[in-house]
Amino acid sequence: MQLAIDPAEAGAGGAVVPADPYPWPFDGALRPDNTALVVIDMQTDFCGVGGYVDKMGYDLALTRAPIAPIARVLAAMRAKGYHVVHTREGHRPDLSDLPENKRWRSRRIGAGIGDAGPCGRILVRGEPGWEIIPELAPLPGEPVIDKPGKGTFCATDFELLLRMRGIRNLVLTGITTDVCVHTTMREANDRGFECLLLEDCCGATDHGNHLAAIRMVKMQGGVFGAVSSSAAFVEALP
Ligand code: C5J
Repeated sequence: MQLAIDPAEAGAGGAVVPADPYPWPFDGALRPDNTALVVIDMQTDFCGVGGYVDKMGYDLALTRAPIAPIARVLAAMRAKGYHVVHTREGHRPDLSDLPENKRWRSRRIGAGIGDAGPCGRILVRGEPGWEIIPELAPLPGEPVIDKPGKGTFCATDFELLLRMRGIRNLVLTGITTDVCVHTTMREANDRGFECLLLEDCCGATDHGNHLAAIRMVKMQGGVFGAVSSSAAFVEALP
């Protein structure tokens, strides 16, 4: 990854972090008031023993790998007064917001959404498996967006909340890189938000998909935004 900052590219405000394919954000306007860390779906269902991803048979080491890097970024951004938003994927207990095809597919792979599992009903709001893991628990005052789908903008008040707070830059972390993180990044990018993906703060159920998802962001001069690492980001965070 090329992470050098060309001063000519640093933007008017000059506040950028090293990223690929361009120092981020594009205009150098990186400040606590206009920038949020988004921590996506760090729930037991996606990275804990007995949760949804575990029931599907995937390697939990892949979705647990980002926990420590996210914790470091969270601490740095909280300390500097940046906005922090968390998300949770999950459905109403009566499953009235669960599309039939989503349930059918999950049952087919042995982890039926809404069915009983070791961590309670899978991906159902209020169940133990749906909770955010204690290592990354939200602090009082940090918004938590409950979403029924993969993207954070669909069927939620996420965009309204960002606009009301004057947030323009999003730092994306969480799991899984290729599904909920990517869907959210694409939705945000199309709405004009300036997005940065921290590659070691994400993980996928398939490492090849994780790498491909990162590559996709960087195509076409940064078609969905830019990519950096937790260490480079924290070191340069103004
Ligand atoms: C998935 C997610 N992979 N949080 N959800 O179903 O990425």
